[in-house]
Amino acid sequence: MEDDDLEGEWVFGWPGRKRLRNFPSTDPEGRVIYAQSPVLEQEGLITPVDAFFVMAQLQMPEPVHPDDWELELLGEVEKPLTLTLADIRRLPSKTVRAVTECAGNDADFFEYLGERLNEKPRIRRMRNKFEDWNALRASGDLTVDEALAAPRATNLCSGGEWTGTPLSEVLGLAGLRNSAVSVRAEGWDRGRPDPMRLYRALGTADVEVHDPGEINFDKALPLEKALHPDTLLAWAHNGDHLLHVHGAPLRLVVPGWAGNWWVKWIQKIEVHDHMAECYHQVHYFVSGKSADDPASEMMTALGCKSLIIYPRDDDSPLKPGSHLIRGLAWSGEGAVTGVEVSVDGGRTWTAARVEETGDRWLWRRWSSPWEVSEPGSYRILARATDEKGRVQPAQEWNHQLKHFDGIVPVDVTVEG
Ligand SMILES: Nc1nc2c(c(=O)[nH]1)N[C@H]1C(S)=C(S)[C@@H](COP(=O)(O)O)O[C@H]1N2
Ligand SMILES: [Mo]
Repeated sequence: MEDDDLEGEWVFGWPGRKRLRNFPSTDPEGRVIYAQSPVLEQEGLITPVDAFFVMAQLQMPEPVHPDDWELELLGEVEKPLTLTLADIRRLPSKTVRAVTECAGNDADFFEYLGERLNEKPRIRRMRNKFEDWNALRASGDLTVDEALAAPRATNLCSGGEWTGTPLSEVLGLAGLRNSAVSVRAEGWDRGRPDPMRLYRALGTADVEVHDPGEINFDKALPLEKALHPDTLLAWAHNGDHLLHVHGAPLRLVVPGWAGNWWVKWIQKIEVHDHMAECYHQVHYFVSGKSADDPASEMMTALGCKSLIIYPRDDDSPLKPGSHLIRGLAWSGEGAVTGVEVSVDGGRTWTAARVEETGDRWLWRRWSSPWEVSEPGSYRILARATDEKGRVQPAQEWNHQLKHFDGIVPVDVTVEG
């Protein structure tokens, strides 16, 4: 074990073990612009803030002190408002525990399962140092070919506890007009979308890219999701103040829907009488079989997904005997109701034990004891089901490789 893997003291640490930390990439000034989460090392359900993933589409904006911050609320409302954080905190509050997953998490697994990628993508572990596109990009200029060849990200998924006020409370204060159709939240981060991101999602630079010019990051929630009692404007994360990288002083929490709906650094909420045409909604996080598929639609809820935490391919060779196959499972439509495990490549399946939960938006831990005496190769699979009757995989392949929830085999050998 490398020295820097040791926590090194007994009181707040545990010699020989490392506390959970994310894998950050920084800009030339040393500011965190992106970080992956050590999902394979996660023990409980809530990812510590220091281990949470970080994603920003345009740039990491300058922080604004909460005392200097105001929220503008306008559009199809009876009474446009300007609110301070104190005004918002006086409203009824709520705490919701939920998984946040970036839409692009695990995209390369689509390619692997579709046999367009020979090497199986790896989910990063704390003990492995390996690079992805963001780390490479932070370290210097990349050519288009280098960027396209770099692996796409995994580990963009974390579980959190969010405290804030339901968005519906703030909308209620302003009074929604009957004409209201969508609620657009706008961050103060601004930039011109990097075409490289789209090239990477599509696996080619040979496409026409819609260039919106300089924009603020924004998303327009359909009214029904905006008014859902668990959709929050949050100022606290895991029992502490929200950090700047996670959108302080106020961000959206949109349980079940992909990370990009969880708008950070909110400065404006605008109620529209139509579905506002936000760039990332209309051009970026969209389904469809090709860039010009007329059936493309905005993507919303995550799939139904299980992740095998133990064993992984690189735990091979395993010793014969008892093993506990274990992992996490989550669904964007609500609670996971079951997980099945196969140790013979999908010929037979056994129901795993799934931990009880009171949190329908959070992942659930599951496990399945495995007695193995025969040396050889084993292919382990897991598949989750949810309360809406969905069975993993619930998401269709799409040309941008978003919302991956396929069944990824783990291949291990048992030694003689
Ligand atoms: N204002 C703003 N909000 C944003 C983004 C952004 O670029 N700007 N990125 C989104 C994306 S793509 C994801 S996956 C989540 C990540 O949230 P986190 O960094 O707190 O983990 O934030 C979302 N909210
Ligand atoms: Mo994302």
